[in-house]
Amino acid sequence: MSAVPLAEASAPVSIRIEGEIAIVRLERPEKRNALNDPAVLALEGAFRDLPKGVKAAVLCGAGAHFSAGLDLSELAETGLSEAVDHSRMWHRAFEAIEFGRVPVVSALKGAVVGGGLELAAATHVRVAEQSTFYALPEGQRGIFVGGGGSVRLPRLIGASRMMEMMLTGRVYRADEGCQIGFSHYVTPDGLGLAKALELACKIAGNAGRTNFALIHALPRIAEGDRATGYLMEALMAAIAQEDGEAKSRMRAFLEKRAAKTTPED
Ligand code: 1HE
Repeated sequence: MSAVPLAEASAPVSIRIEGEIAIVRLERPEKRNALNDPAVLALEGAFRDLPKGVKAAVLCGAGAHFSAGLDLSELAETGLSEAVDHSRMWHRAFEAIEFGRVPVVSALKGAVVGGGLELAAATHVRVAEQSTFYALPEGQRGIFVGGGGSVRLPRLIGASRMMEMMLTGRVYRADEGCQIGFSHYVTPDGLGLAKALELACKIAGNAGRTNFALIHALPRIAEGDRATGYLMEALMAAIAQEDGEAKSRMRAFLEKRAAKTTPED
């Protein structure tokens, strides 16, 4: 597979294409991938403008940490309306990830804290290396989450747990984080990116309409009322099923040409 670097070495975010997978990497290891404005805007641009053939993406960080969150050196003397604009910019960028064109798998390690955890929560599948730790130090820094954390994190771990984390400054380690819903997988250190790539390849192999339904319809159905959910599910199911791709996949199973669903898969 060929890797095509699309960004300058000095850019806060790089994007590399490997076949159908885009690998988007935070490139500020010397600052523990703290997210300054250029990094947040670069993330938004990267996910909005993914090349056409890309079917899944992996989000990772250079160095030993995924992200130390908001670049605290940027938290200068901003007024009330600039602070609102700043948070809205993060919302836009992370929505470009969560409700973008393709599913995103994040490869987590080291610090996944503050805005870094908010960023991870915007991805669809999360793989954590054993070194990963999660925290929301906003409570200790005298601020509040601003990157969509109060919307996304309660959906992962519950509002009560998030409240306790922020009130007490609690830090969760990788295994505990997996149990409560921060990650879906834990790997030994050094193997997270390979696992994330393996999962992204599986995802890229799904029918495009199924992936669309999963990242765009399912979260809305889960958040909405039942009656609307049933209707949207029926419409989505019909749209997915009508695709030639679905028909050929079902035929492949009936003709014993497709893999069975077993625990080894
Ligand atoms: C930073 C940042 C940062 C590191 N902003 N510069 N986030 C936090 O409160 C977490 C703050 N960071 C830490 O607790 C630690 O840095 C880590 C546990 C992540 C890593 O520790 P370590 O020992 O590996 O690194 P370090 O020596 O603390 O940091 C290395 C450099 O990165 C150092 O800069 P240098 O110029 O002195 O080398 C640090 O200042 C810099 N650095 N983290 C700026 N966050 C939308 S609202 C979101 C709100 C939040 O995210 S609040 C939570 C912010």
